[in-house]
Amino acid sequence: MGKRALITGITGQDGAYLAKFLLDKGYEVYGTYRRLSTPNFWRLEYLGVYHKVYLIPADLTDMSSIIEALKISEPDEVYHLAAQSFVEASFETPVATGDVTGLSTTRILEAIRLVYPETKFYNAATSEIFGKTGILNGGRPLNENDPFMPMSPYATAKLYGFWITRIYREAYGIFAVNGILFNHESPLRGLEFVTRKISNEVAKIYLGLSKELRLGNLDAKRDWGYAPEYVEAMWLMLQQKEPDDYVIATGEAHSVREFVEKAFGLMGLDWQKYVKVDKRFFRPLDVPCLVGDYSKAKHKLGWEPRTKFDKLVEVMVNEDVSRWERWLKGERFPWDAPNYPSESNVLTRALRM
Ligand code: NAP
Ligand code: F7E
Repeated sequence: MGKRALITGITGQDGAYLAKFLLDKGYEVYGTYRRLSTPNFWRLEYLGVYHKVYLIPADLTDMSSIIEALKISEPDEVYHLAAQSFVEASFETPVATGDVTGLSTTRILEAIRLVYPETKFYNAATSEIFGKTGILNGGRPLNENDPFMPMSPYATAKLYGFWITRIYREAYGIFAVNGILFNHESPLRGLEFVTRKISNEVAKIYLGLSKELRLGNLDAKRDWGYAPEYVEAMWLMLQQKEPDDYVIATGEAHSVREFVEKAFGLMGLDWQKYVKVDKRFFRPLDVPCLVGDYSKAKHKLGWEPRTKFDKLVEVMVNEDVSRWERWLKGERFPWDAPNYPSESNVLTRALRM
């Protein structure tokens, strides 16, 4: 029988790509989703996997729903991806972000310790935990031994999750790993993140559906990779003999300005005519530069990034242009209409009683 995996946050960018990746490997895939007034399964539909996964209603702030999710799925591997993942929003909701993005990692680890201690656990850590170190080291790519100096409530919550994962590994012998992933993007990225905000607006401007793009700090530099390649690294970390923590990155930093220039340039547009800098999109604190050194992952996991900056921008812009072109022709997409969970793939405690 194939292995069973439980993904928290299966409705997000990484959750959807990981679900597809694991299904292709023959896994039985379970995912948690939270109740929303407008259900959100468009990414799973987009990748054609919505009817192939089992969905379990659970909220990260509700310990008993997490325990139920484990009991229902009996997983060999848990991928903990769910989080309030938007850095900017964490300044507006710092307490909720601490609870959902930080403390929930303990809830899941406790549930694993109590219910299925043999389960392997992947924690979605982030390059944001390096924070100020990205400035102090003069732009040198960061590795697993660099100090952590978070610069946002989001990064602080994630640093808590990072350490609690290590503590459960060392205290209880749980196979628990941290993937310290640098930014990774795709056509399934949420529209509030800068790359997708740019690719989507370039597509609309090109097709005459919009006139301008308002952005914040154009000087910020990030190490942007391609999400489908990053979920493979998550899986590789859980296939090793020993649990460990790994940086996953491309090793290249590019500024928001470069992303903008490249994206508009692809459609033959001069970005300076359309981009307006708007104070609303500046953060109270912003990490100016983050770039990662993935040598440990390369040597121990055999993982390397294949899609670099230019190709990534191209993939994202082309897909957004194609979506809007189809939309103009009257085609409608999964994300245009709410798609309620079908009865066939939703599992709840009631089914076990
Ligand atoms: P994402 O698209 O924002 O997805 C986040 C997921 O968490 C969604 O499924 C969301 O559900 C779920 N969620 C949020 N609050 C929840 C709650 N209270 N209870 C249950 N589920 C909740 O994020 P992503 O880009 O896929 O990232 C996956 C993980 O990696 C996150 O933990 C993120 O912080 C981390 N990370 C991301 C990057 C990156 O560049 N993408 C880099 C490093 C680390 P809804 O769909 O209902 O909102
Ligand atoms: O910002 C600047 C902004 O929101 C990137 C999350 O997945 O990656 C992501 O966090 C940069 C920042 O991503 C706008 O100030 C300028 O410097 O796309 P972002 P992020 O904050 O790097 C890490 C690794 C995660 O873990 C997170 O979960 O772009 N920027 N103008 C802007 N950013 C946004 N969102 N919107 C703007 O208009």
